[in-house]
Amino acid sequence: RALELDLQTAWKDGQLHLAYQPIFEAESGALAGFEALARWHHPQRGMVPADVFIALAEETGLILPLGAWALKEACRAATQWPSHLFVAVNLSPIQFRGAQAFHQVRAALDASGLAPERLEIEITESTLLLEGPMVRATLDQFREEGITITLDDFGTGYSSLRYLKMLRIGRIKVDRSFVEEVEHSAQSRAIVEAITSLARTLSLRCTGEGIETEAQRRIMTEQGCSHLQGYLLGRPGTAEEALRLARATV
Ligand code: G
Ligand code: G
Ligand code: MN
Ligand code: NA
Repeated sequence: RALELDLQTAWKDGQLHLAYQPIFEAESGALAGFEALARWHHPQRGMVPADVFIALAEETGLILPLGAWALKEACRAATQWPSHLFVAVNLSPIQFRGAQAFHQVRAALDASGLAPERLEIEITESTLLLEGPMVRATLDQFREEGITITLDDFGTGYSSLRYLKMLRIGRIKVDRSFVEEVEHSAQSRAIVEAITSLARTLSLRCTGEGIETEAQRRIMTEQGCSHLQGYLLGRPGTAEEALRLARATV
């Protein structure tokens, strides 16, 4: 497993960094925050896709230190931005084993001094499927601190709608696969309608992700998404680029 060894080295040598993708209010177009996304620039292979090395990190357990680092780094970056902007960080289900996720988040907030209200934790339905009391307790603690829990890739998993209320999810992100087809597929459009009306009914914020065309932007806004994210609006950029964008929009 050459790539696995390389990832260990990459981690030690600091070849990993975070990119920040802007997220905007749908109606006004105002900048609302950024999603932090891990990036690995391999000295020979170039950019390794995040889903590839995150999966590898999950298999090897490296996701624990990597996840702690991403939280710290992202919270620290956000303290440099105007205080109305949030930062969203992806957490792996592995981080929810034991009380790791809670301690990692606490440590990142303490080290950075970031207000918990500015942090969003992005989880997937696979985390909710872990069931156990630990996940529930951790999410309860996050919420009590004022952290928003975001359900990523919504519509692609199997989790019960019951979770949305029970775990008091604050935001759902309509998976890119539906947005991609929303102009041309009646079925995808119906799914998007169902998700956004659910979000409205439950008073959840709702982000349409993977917005690549003007038509997608218009339809997802008409459908009632509160926020939008995608290459049309802004690609993931460096911490410096995020800081410049954040300061330009005060
Ligand atoms: O950025 P990109 O589209 O390549 O991301 C691919 C996948 O990797 C996405 O599902 C994203 O959520 C995930 N990912 C990116 N950065 C992180 C991270 O820091 N931690 C976790 N757990 N997943 C991440
Ligand atoms: O699973 P998650 O939502 O965390 O994944 C986010 C990933 O989606 C990031 O890797 C990011 O690079 C990618 N992404 C963001 N906007 C777009 C887009 O408009 N089109 C495509 N194809 N990917 C996008
Ligand atoms: Mn995400
Ligand atoms: Na997603």
